[in-house]
Amino acid sequence: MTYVLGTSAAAVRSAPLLLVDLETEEGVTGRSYLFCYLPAAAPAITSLLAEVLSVVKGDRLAPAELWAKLYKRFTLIGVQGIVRMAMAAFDIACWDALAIAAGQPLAAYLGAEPRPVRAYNSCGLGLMAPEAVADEAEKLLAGGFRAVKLRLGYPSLEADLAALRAVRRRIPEDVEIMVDFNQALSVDEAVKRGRALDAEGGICWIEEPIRHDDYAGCAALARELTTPVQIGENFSLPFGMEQALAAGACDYVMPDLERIGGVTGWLRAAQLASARGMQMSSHLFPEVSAHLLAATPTRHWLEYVDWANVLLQEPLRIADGLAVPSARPGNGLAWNDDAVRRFRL
Ligand code: SMN
Ligand code: MG
Repeated sequence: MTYVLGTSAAAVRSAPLLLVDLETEEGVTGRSYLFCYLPAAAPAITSLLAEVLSVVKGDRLAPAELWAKLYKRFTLIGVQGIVRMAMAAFDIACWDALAIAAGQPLAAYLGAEPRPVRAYNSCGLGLMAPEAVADEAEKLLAGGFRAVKLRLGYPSLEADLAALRAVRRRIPEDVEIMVDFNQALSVDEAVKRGRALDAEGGICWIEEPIRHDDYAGCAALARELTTPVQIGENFSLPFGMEQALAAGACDYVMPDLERIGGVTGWLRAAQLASARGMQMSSHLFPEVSAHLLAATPTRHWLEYVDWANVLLQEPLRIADGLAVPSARPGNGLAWNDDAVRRFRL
């Protein structure tokens, strides 16, 4: 990774990616990748993908049908955690193959205009000395970004404010700032820090201030704070998102492609958000998410990270602060084979 992602929970220094090629009998290859969080998870997910393959081999490429078939196959172990990630990788590659076969970019295949979407630079800006965070924020705006995400959850409110103010002083006034606590706080502490952030003003959203699945706590914060509360990277399948929405747990949602259930899960989540008029952003996987946000009625922000860039023939293009969905057929993922060999684990 170009920038260390120093969250309040752990510092992420390298991104173990699992690249998936789905070969069809017709000769079309669909692609996807997962972010495994830990290198140890990659072989486990690979062996689950072998199980997926044994279930679907020879079937027609109909992602919703295949999702249902796999859901049944994995019901007893539970469609969660890395099982659900393996299913998502397969689903994303299925949709890629279909769009390639149709000769259309994924967004167009989904019936949408492949329009550019607003993107914030989510690289770096981890827990560091205030001036180091400000230096990094300046660097992240190169390339045309007009928004960045700052990690908070320092040992004290004062330290959170020092980091925020240092960044604010350094970057143009019209640059938007999101803040992400990565679940660091208790509800009481989140009320205290959230009110202080309300008083600072102008923050785009407060992300995951408390434990991700404490929906009652999240709902209390969403009511209490004027700054919007954002959650969603930990929604497990559209069912998880539905429960959060029913609890009034947030003002905005940002599902993660490998946790929400791939493209099939994303489309269902987009319907849930649309029915409530709730703004929906993406988490990681910017290349495929650019297509999906283009097809999301309540599209909000794309989270940009550069983690896969080095492995791709065509990294996601950012122009004037917008992410431009790839114009090639499919989701745009194509491996740079030399780089893949070089970085192979
Ligand atoms: C995040 C992303 C990936 C790994 C750890 C933390 C973060 C985000 O919560 O929203 O970017
Ligand atoms: Mg986050």
